[in-house]
Amino acid sequence: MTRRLILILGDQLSRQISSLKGAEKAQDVILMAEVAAEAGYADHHKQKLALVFAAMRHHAGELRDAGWRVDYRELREDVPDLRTAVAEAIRAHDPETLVVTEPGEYRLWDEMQGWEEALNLPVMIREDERFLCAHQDFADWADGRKILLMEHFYREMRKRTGLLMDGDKPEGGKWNYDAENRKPARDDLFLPAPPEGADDDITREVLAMVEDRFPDHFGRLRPFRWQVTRKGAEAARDRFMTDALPDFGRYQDAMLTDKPWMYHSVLAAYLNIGLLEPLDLCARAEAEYQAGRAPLNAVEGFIRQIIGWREYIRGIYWLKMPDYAEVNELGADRPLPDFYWTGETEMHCLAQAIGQTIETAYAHHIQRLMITGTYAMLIGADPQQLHRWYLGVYADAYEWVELPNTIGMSQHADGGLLATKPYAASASYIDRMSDYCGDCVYDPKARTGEGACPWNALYWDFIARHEKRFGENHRMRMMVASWHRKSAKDQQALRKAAAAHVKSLTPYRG
Ligand code: FAD
Ligand code: DLZ
Ligand code: SF4
Repeated sequence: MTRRLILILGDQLSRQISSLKGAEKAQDVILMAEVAAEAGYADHHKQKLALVFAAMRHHAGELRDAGWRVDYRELREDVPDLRTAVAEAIRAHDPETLVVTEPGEYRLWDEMQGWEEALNLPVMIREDERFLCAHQDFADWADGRKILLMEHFYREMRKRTGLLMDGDKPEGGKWNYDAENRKPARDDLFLPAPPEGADDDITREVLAMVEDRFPDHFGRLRPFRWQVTRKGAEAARDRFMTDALPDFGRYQDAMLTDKPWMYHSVLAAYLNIGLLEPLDLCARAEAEYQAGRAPLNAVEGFIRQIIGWREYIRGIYWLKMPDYAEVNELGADRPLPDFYWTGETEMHCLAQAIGQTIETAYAHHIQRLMITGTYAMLIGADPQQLHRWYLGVYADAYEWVELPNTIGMSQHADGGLLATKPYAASASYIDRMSDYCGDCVYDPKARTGEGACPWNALYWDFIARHEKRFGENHRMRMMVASWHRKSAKDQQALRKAAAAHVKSLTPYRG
């Protein structure tokens, strides 16, 4: 007899998942299903598909080893989506109820609201307790606030978790040590790399399946550098703590040619599918500080990304969906250029960020925010098309975290809910924070004329296009004033150069 059918989704690969609370091995059946609808709702990078399927298969094996009855369904054409897989499993096991932890994405959550009726079975959707801030707690925090500043939310989370707290005061006296972070990097630095990727029978079988079934998806499948088990993800976590964490803060914004990982953790993909837990990661980082092996600026910066940014972004997503997916306050509607799919552009910064994305299904935060993100905003790219791009191309991409980062933080398409000022930058920022410009055909210092870096004209054109809006923003007013101080001739030359650049782009045609 089966009492409960417990559906575990591909990004819920944790033994602590709430759908398993109170479950009994003798009476309950776990269902896991590979389905075309989940593999196809975005142009998922081939490595992301392989990571999710291989991790799902390993997780199912671990659950079986622990004594659970697992009904694991490999990808089949006649089982196109999760609801069909559940309906089949209901016929096979005749359960009294279906239990599932809420999906991370609104799309699937919305669909599940109709399952009880469609499946003619009680459906229990439980809250996802892997996150540190419940939906209601975030809504309570946001209630009545005029602006939802991450920094305020983060302080609450520090107090609530007790991380880096000295009684009721922040460790070291300050909440935020960013002033000591964000230095440019030299190219002779020692840079650690994540461990070798998984290479076992299950992973090899999945790689062959992805190669065969998803040849047209974004990116290269090999070399496959990802871990697909909890043990593998823990090894990557431990490598980060010893090799990279001490320099995480200092070089957090730095970019170097052909150095995709810098001192970043490359752990988001594992956190987001449940192979690592956020609080455990933060506690381990704090222990490195307490043992004197990593400085406070690095550890505070890392913990802030996880209990601050990650939780805040998820809170905004669930507070504002579904309308948030449609916002376009800057009225941007240009198609993305085709080089977002090929990496083939003479702009070295973009060729690097996109080339790495194709190769590794990874780019670090500043490459996403200040290279692919800022460029798209400057040319006035359609934020929804850009959102679909970001949702596919990274191994860690899930809408609850990708959408607010894209629409809000990187495109300012929410009009400033998430970031009070757009992350606009000209070539001087990229030249300062990277070594990209040295290897580029363009001159980062030239604004117009032969060989001038296109970012400079695009930057001023962006300010000019939105001068009314930005003139009313106290953090952008200075830039609008600088634009107005330029001569009419300079203004005209900059706008002409921007228009010529945009006209030269080939739009992506799918
Ligand atoms: P690290 O730099 O080592 O940071 C540590 C951890 O902090 C990350 O693993 C991540 O869990 C968390 N974190 C850091 N910054 C953020 C942030 N802004 N929002 C949420 N969590 C954060 N992150 C995703 O996990 N999935 C996405 O789909 C995603 N899409 C993004 C799209 C855009 C346009 C931008 C600007 C950012 C996006 N981010 C996304 C946030 C961030 O860039 C990635 O979390 C980070 O680059 C992942 O690499 P890492 O694990 O090496 O992170
Ligand atoms: C990302 C993903 C992919 C590629 N495939 C599956 C799948 O076949 N079966 C499954 O249960 N989950 C998959 N996932 C993860 C889901 O897309 C994820 O659970 C939802 O997007 C909700 O966050
Ligand atoms: Fe990018 Fe311009 Fe620098 Fe070239 S010169 S790398 S296009 S910012």
